[in-house]
Amino acid sequence: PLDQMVVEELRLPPTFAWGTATAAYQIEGGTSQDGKGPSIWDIFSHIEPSRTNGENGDIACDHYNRAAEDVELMSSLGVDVYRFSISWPRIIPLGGRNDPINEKGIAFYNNLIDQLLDRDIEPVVTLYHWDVPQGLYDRYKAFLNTAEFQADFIHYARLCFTRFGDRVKKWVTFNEPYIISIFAHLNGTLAPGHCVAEGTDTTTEPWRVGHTLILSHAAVVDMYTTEFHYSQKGDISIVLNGSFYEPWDATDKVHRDAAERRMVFYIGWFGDPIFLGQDYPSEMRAALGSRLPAFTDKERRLLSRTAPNNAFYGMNHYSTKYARTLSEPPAGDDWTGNIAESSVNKFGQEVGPVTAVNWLRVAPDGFRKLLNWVWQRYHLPVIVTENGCPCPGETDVQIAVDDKLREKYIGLYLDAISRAIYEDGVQVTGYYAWTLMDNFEWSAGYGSRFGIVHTDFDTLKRTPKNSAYYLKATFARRRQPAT
Ligand code: GBH
Repeated sequence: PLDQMVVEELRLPPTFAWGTATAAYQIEGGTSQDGKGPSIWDIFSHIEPSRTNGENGDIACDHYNRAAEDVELMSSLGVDVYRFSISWPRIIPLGGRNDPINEKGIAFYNNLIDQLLDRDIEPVVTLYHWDVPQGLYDRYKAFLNTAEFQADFIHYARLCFTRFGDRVKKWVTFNEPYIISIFAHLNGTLAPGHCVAEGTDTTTEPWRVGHTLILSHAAVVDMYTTEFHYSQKGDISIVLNGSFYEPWDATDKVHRDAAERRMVFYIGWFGDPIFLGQDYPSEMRAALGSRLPAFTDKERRLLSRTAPNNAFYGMNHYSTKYARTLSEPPAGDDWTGNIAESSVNKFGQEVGPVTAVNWLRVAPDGFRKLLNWVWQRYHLPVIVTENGCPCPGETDVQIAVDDKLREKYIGLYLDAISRAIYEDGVQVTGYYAWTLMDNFEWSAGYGSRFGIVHTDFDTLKRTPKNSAYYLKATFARRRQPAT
């Protein structure tokens, strides 16, 4: 139970950076302002509103018109870093390499970056957080066409490096390729909503999408390294998400293997090709066979050449789950390697206290173990690029500001980072709270609030919750140099 989990306020290195994170479609609004083109999220949320709780990002937090106020707010909270994403169709409305560029969109991000730097806040920029231009989806189904997508993504990335790279020194190519592949192209709960119901070939398409993401990432790392790194000297990598998996029955090897296999299928799928320059994990090849695309010799050379140029491991992490091996493969199409996952283990124990959503349990030990798992597999400094939770009842601002559960969650997860650093020897260099302010939470619409700042979606007023002040105070305490 939560009251037995005690925050110890353990120390963090004086150089450790903390910040907040957002994504363009979740906060910007202004979806057709100043020449912005539609993304798959504009279309997805409008053609079938039930998929997003009847809501959409047309206005969201209206950040597009309130960026100055939001930077001021972050400055008052003492953040070191702001991670945001660029809306591709805001700067190339149709998306493609031969399409016009929207200078007004570029000006928006230029101003944002300048305002951040004026306040000593480091911009960390995600090139893609789920809002591919609808134009590219209409033309060639975006990620499903590897060669076309790769060429257009390189062009878009080059434009960003050219226009913003003099001031942006940390780049993320893609946010959560697993989610793009599985949730957007298999379950269909996220845009573009490819799924069995849409009559698409879900037995191969999610892995084609993953393949496209890996190769497009590698090509952009290569391009940054050869064309920009010498003059701009920035870092580039990708953000992978994933829970930690505990065995459903730790006394049984079959289930211990399941927990390990689940993480290999979730993280190794992308991490092994990208950070190790290798083929997909052998466990995945064994289970999926030819459903996993093959890398050509040329592509393998690209991967092995670019793997060492990834400067950090971007980790989005929220929670822990149990995994078990099924005695028989699940009926129908098994792409999981014969695994089921749950929040309760064989002995009826919950993996941690629940937050406002069932999938997100408070489980800081799992976080510490995942930091170790990633460090041992990839030996890259980890930046926690997203972490946080929603609390119950947060629509009401009075209730929202008193967010004790979030404060505790954050406190415990920061203790876990401290232990990973000082007891386990893992390099962790930053922590970005998800998220700056309550925003459009994809398929949950505005129903699930992850902000450290409350947003009133009628007035658009922002009110910091206590966790925002806690973050400021706890980093001041924890980062005192050791005596
Ligand atoms: C992140 O994804 C996103 O990067 C961010 O934009 C988002 O706002 C944030 O999480 C909070 O959700 O209902 O059991 O099917 C995290 C990946 C994918 C985790 C969907 C939760 C739903 C689990 N998320 N998943 S379930």
